[in-house]
Amino acid sequence: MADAYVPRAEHRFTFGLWTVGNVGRDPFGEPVRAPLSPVAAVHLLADVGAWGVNFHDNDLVPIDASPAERERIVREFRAALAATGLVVPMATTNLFSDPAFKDGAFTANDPRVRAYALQKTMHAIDLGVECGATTYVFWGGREGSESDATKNPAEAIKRFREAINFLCAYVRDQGYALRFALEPKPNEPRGDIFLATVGAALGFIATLDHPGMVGLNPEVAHETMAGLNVLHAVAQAWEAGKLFHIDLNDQVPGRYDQDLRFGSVNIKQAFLLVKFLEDVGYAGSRHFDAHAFRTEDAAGVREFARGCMRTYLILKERAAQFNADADIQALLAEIHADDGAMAPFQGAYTAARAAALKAHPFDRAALGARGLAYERLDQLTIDLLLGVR
Ligand code: GLT
Ligand code: MN
Ligand code: MN
Repeated sequence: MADAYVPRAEHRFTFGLWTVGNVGRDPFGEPVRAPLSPVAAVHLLADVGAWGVNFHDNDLVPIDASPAERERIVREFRAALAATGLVVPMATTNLFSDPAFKDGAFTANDPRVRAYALQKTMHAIDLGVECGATTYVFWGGREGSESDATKNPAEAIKRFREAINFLCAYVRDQGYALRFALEPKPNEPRGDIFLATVGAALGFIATLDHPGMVGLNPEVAHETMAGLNVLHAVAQAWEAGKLFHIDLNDQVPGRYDQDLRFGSVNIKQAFLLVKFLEDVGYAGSRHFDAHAFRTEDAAGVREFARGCMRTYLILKERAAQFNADADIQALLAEIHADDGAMAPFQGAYTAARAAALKAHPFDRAALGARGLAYERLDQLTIDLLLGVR
């Protein structure tokens, strides 16, 4: 039984260097764990069974490193990748830690900061591609404001568009096989962040010079912080052909940005998300963007990482069970039953179809009186998740 939950490469589980490397600093407390070198993180992730590791430029190469230091660090990191078989599917830029970015990066009011952000991102893209990345994430952590007296939000979106267009052109010019994934978040660390939700990012992408190169990296916690249904966000991104990456974690609504172990808060939501990803055949990384509780030592960090993958695999097994459950499937068949009577009214508009539909008599009372058995289906889902089916 236990073997079914052992992570393997084919599961495409990844972690960021910043996740298992999180030292447990928060706004009220100092670090509780020693920093983990990139090489040590690669070995830790290989030990627990992850497939890949992702990084921000400065998770790997410190912002002040000399070219010689950069070269040595990258050489040692790539040697660790080769020794363990871990891959780097995604990379990103740290455009939020350095004080230079206190007013954002691509949307900062200072044109020097905006130019520096572009320069830093081009170097970071080069680094990511050198390590094998094929997806490049843009989380606009500080692209926002505390007071809208300081910045015109429409101007900020224009600046954001100009930056992404510039960087798309840079990637094409270099001949890199790299796609961009925008990661929305509503707030924290800024009071409000631009492109706050998956829906906002989808609208923005349609306005870019190379919309085909740019998709989404939805995060469970971020949509939850916005009070939204993350599955709806992921599903809309998927349906638009824009689910390029996903950040899995968990979050209690109404709290600070928690980045909790995947599936540790809202089990039903996590189950339905895993079921969706598996049912549609999402083939990308399952990236866990979370970290261990601040109470944990190095052993607790491993428990955390193993737990994310274990929960995913348990939920994946439950999804297969749901799809094979005769009672559940019979109920679903009943719920989705279609006797074909409406076929003449379905499909694209024609004048004849519209006229026929306008003339058709409906038994409105009967439509409203019919019970849908959703309570039973939801309880069967809960029974299944609680292990009594
Ligand atoms: C940061 C943030 C995450 C982003 C990372 C990528 S960094 O930890 O909270 O949601 O995915 O920049
Ligand atoms: Mn987050
Ligand atoms: Mn994230």
